[in-house]
Amino acid sequence: EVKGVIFDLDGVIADTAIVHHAAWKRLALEIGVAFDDAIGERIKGVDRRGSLDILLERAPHAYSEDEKEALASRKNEYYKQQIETFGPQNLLPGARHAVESVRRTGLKTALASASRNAPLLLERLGIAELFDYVVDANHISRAKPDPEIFLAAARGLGLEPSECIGVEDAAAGIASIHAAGMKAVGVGQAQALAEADLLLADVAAFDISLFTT
Ligand code: B16
Ligand code: MG
Repeated sequence: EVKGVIFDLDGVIADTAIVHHAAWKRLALEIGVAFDDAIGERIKGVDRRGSLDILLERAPHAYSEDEKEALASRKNEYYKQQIETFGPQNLLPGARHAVESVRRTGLKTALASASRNAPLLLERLGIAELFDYVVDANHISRAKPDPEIFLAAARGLGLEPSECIGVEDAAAGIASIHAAGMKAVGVGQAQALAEADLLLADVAAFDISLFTT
């Protein structure tokens, strides 16, 4: 029986996947690394440092640890510049309704975001109060596809993983949900989300009655 739904943030609730993508692309161009859609899909949902390591697989030369830190910070500055003006208008269509409908059904809601900017974004979007529990990258040590973040969210809700479902827009996130022992709903493009148990075009199509009846 499903008792809780754990939502990813970037690309599921907030229209920020495209902002992360653009920031990485800008950095890649600046350092002479080829950036295409395949790389864009691979880094989606992966934490900041993990994303950089994927990007640097194609770098023309090696970088020191300090240089890597500087590159990751530079990408984050590009990202933060863009979300400075974010507000409730940057929620993905249907996102608020999807979370509210879960709550109305009497189920618990949590957020599992790989982003260290998640607390800031939640405030900007005005949805912090919609979640019974929030886990972001500041609380965990192993990034998606490791199950840690979804397991922490289930624990925070006081539920067994088998009582939760996860909603994700990235392949790394679907893998994380499955490794946690939960059913996974994929939101977005079919090719990238082939492993999802249920695939939806967008979060507006999320309907909790699919899981409770
Ligand atoms: P930051 P999610 C993830 O958030 C993004 O999908 C991913 O593109 C980003 O690299 C990651 O957060 C880290 O973000 O640099 O802000 O800490 O999809 O798990 O909500
Ligand atoms: Mg995401």
